[in-house]
Amino acid sequence: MKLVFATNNQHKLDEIKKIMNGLTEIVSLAEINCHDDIPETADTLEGNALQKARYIKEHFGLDCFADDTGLEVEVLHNAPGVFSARYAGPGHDSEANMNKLLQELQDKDNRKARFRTVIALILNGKEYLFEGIINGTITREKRGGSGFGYDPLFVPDNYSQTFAEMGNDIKNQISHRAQAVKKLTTFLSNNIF
Ligand code: ITT
Repeated sequence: MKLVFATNNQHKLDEIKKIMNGLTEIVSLAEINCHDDIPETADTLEGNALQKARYIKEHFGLDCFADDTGLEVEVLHNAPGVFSARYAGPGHDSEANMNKLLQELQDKDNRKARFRTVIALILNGKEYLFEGIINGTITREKRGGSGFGYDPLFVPDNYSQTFAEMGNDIKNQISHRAQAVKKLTTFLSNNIF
């Protein structure tokens, strides 16, 4: 079967193709000729994931799924959360976002944080949500060159390296996105194949 993945983030597309390992054929927005700036105006990850998936269903008539992800920092009352992409301004600039986070946490000893991914699936006219969470801590400086977004600042619990230091193979086994995708693939296996 084929499913559109409603993302403009090439890193997410690469990660999800690797995690799903061919179980489902993933079709990108470019492949369906969608170059729209899909609105993300909800105030929750669930709302944004559904908004992105519904946009593709409404405009292109295709079954699809979308991922919305946030970094939730305990001492910042779960900020940046749903605003993670625009934390330092509208530019989706990961360097600026990380710098702002380091600044906000400068004098904080509590570095606890979690990544949370919500995947919204629209299949045969029905909507489903799948969640993945990984707990960890925020470092005091950026470390590592792989991954994307906030990866150089996040050390998952029981590891010493950041996501950006450990590399994609390990990240893709344990991450928030990997956990949400595993729930999605289990659901698809039980309901489609
Ligand atoms: P789409 O909405 O087009 O899917 P996006 O990059 O806008 O792509 P999100 O709103 O879900 O995606 O991302 C929120 C922010 O969190 C954004 O700054 C990402 O770089 C960051 N992010 C998402 N997943 C991440 C991950 O696995 N590791 C590190 N940062 C991540």
